[in-house]
Amino acid sequence: MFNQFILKQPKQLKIKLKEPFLDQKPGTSGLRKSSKQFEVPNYLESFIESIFQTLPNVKGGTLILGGDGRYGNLRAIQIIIRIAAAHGVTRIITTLNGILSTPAASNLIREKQAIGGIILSASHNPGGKNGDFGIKLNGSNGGPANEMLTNEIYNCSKNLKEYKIIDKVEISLNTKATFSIGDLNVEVIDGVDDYLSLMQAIFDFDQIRSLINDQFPIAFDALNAVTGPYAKRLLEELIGSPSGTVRNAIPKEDFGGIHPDPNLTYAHELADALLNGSDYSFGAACDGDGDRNMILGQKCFVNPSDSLAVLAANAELIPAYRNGLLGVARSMPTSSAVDVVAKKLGINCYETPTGWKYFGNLLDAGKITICGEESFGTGSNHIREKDGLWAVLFWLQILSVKRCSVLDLMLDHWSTFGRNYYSRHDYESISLEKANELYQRLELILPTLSNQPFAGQNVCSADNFSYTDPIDSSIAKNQGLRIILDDASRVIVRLSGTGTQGATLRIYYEKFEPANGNLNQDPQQVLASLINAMDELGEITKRTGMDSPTVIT
Ligand code: VG1
Ligand code: CO
Repeated sequence: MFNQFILKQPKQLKIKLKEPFLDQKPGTSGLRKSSKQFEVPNYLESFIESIFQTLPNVKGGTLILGGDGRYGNLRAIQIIIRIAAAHGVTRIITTLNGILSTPAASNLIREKQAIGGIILSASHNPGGKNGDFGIKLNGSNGGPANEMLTNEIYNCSKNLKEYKIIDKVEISLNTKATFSIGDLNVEVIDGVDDYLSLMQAIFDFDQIRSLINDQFPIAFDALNAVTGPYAKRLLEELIGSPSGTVRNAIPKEDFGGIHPDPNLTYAHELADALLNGSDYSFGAACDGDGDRNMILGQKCFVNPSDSLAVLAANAELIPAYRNGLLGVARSMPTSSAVDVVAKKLGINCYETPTGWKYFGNLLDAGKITICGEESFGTGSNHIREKDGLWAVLFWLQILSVKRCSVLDLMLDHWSTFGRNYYSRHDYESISLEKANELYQRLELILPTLSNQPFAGQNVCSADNFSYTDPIDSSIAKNQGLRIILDDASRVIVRLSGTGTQGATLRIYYEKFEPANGNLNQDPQQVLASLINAMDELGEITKRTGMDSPTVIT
């Protein structure tokens, strides 16, 4: 048994607020702001108070609490415990040093039948005193809080006059222990253990181990963020890849100055090594909170949309999915590569708005088994979040059966299903005003585009994507502008909901090449006519003042 500490009966305090604090509705994944903003007195507290006033079953409930280790995590954990205690939560499960990845948190919420979880992370945004901080709230199914709940929290916060908190207590997160504070029990557990068991229930580790033993060197970059301790145990201890396989394995408060975003720009060290033909047969990286993944092979970058399609096409090689898939889903801007696989498998493919919460209803209703987004996120019905290391293990399991290079696997996939050439162009930190003007202008033009020429073709349809949830019939409007051409090529335009500086404009391009076509071309070249046509139509260069995007995926 762990150490048990009984702390003195706490005093209840009520702190009056001079003004309501929240100037913005929490976005696609919670509230994200600069670390400095979260340090403004009563800012964090007010948001947490609004959560506990809104979340169902708080009194007597169990809460999961942890984060990605970034600056601000430890302070937030102490404050959240005190506010939770004042609201009658009776059990909080938190983790050693507060380290808990988003997928591991989702798993714990489900396993411990919690009322929800609070994950302290701004995901792939940089951390540290001058970086970003964030709070994600997940509900009792383990997935991101739905729109209704976040709206209620926002409305509550706008009228907040005071918050409840107990007197200062200090919970040590250095060792496994339990603390009783009045009616509240706080358990400090190892945040890796339960996640490890879950992965062992899904994959055949012996098989993956035999691949690694047969001269299949792999490298994983945790980018000084949360996945380090998880990857060490999974890849080095369980699978037996040599020590050092996991780079940047110790979570740091500022991620060592790295931008913990697993893409070709921000995880370029590992990407350069693999793409320049180093000895590694496989490379992968995860983001700050461990829900995203990037997959690389020798001289091969796997586009996340293709990754989703490959997982779906090979799911039966994984013990947990041996009996096939119920269905699949992708977010609207994600390429249609997985649709092609679904058609061949004879299963449904759902198209949802951006953000993991929309998959939750489909997963809960048993409509889908696997889902994903173009933004390096893939996952399944094992939890209700995207899961970076799960995707890495999935890929390794496929490769341990196929025994081929990542590039050969991709070429083989495309020559079966055809290739959806795809790219996302991000224009970061443009002024809010310019971005809104660009977007609104484009939206006004859309209705005039039908049957007009675009990139040497004809526009089949142009609209602003709207989604009706097939389970609860809720409607999500304004989810992104789409231009679809006669040959099913697509150009999509969205404004990001997760940035904290100015606005980020995302443009997504897709063009299908059939299985007997030219499958090994540079996507930027294949998509050039779409890119140029969009630049002209949307006046992208002129209005952003940028000659090229900040990040190209
Ligand atoms: C981005 C991605 C989206 C993802 C979201 C949260 O949102 O595009 O696909 O669900 O981040 O991911 P946006 O609005 O900036 O495009 V994470 O890793 O922060 O939980
Ligand atoms: Co993330």
